[in-house]
Amino acid sequence: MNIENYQIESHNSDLLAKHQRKLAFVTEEVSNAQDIIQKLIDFQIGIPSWALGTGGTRFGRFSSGGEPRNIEEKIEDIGLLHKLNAASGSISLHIPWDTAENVPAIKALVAQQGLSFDAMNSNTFQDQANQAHSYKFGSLQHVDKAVRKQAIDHNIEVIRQGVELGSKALTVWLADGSCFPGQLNFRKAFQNTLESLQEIYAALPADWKVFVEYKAFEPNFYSTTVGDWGQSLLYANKLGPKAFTLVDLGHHLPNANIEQIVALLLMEGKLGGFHFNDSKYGDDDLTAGSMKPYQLFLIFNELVEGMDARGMNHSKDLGWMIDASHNVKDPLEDLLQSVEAIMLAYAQALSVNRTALQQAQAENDVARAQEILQQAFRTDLRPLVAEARLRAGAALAPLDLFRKFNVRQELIKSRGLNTVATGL
Ligand code: LRH
Ligand code: MN
Ligand code: MN
Repeated sequence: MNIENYQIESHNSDLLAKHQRKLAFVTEEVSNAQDIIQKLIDFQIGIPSWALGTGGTRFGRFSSGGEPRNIEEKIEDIGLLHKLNAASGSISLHIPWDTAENVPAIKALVAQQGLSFDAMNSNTFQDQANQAHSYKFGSLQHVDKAVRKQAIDHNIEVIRQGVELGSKALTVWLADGSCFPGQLNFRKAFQNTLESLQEIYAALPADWKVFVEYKAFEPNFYSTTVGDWGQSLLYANKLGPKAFTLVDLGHHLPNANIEQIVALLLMEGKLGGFHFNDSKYGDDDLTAGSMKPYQLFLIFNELVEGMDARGMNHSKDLGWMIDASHNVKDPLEDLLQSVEAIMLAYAQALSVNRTALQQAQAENDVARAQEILQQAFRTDLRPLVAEARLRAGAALAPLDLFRKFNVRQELIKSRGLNTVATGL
């Protein structure tokens, strides 16, 4: 399924007059509007290969059809998203779900779609067919060295595949932990995990990073061996300068102050990147910004402040990825919405009057500080995000265009109704 430039242009010209009226209003309201638009154009979000099909729960799965059947079709789906929003410029692969048989062909396809490879994800939370040892009681933490070695070797293999493809980072998420008190010696589990990670770290090329993703619960429900940002930071510090913490927004205990975690990780130079999503209860993997858009804005507010303080490049120095799952929405529509929400939160954070906020903080003017943040959050900056897309040659209203061209129906026609994408 291809959307041609002229089709995007004709869609945009239908919407242009209305868009320009809204844009003129915002440009007057926001003094750094042009700078924000440029930063938005430069900002790209990585799309997870495992989020292109319908997810499910342990109770069932209801596919909407036309799901990508292989890595090539996943890349084509992300190419389509990128064509529509010019902001989904990379793909994050999960191994072995996405092992590429023909590497040169996959690289060519990714380049042809204007994409690049984001972080590679390893998988030691499921047993694969023909695997010698089971991960039932953990992988890098396991009491048996042979199991640990198998998991280490898998991660090194993922790095090898990533090097061939041109990725520059490995994300390690471990399901390791325990389900009941007494099951695990916490200290030994930590030490085993650290030693295993050290072996993986030693296999990283000089220009690679490793992201240590933490998660408080699930599938283990008593303890998780990389359970929170403190534990992840311990590992990252002990591993060395190429190791960083990865923040998945759904991996915290309820009501955690994620923006504060982000600020401190940035301060320590140990924030590696994100898995964006949203949640109401647990690791719900819902559309970014669908539940707590103010939290997303507050996270970006810390990111902009902290990255500027450290002289970091907003678009290049952190890994910006989505990690989502879709049970009732079309996966591609959902991803378009997530990217839009992330862009909007970023734009809002860029529009915060920093000098005024610093002054309010220095004077303990709490009410004024709140006014400044909420002024940025409540001003409708969607026209700036749309303008960034327009200038980058993408669609003013990506979701409308997706529906206008019956993309899902076309995908069902070419791929079939009962296709299943590999992933969760
Ligand atoms: C674990 C997780 C991790 C996995 C992905 C499939 O909950 O967030 O990032 O790789 O889901
Ligand atoms: Mn994740
Ligand atoms: Mn998760």
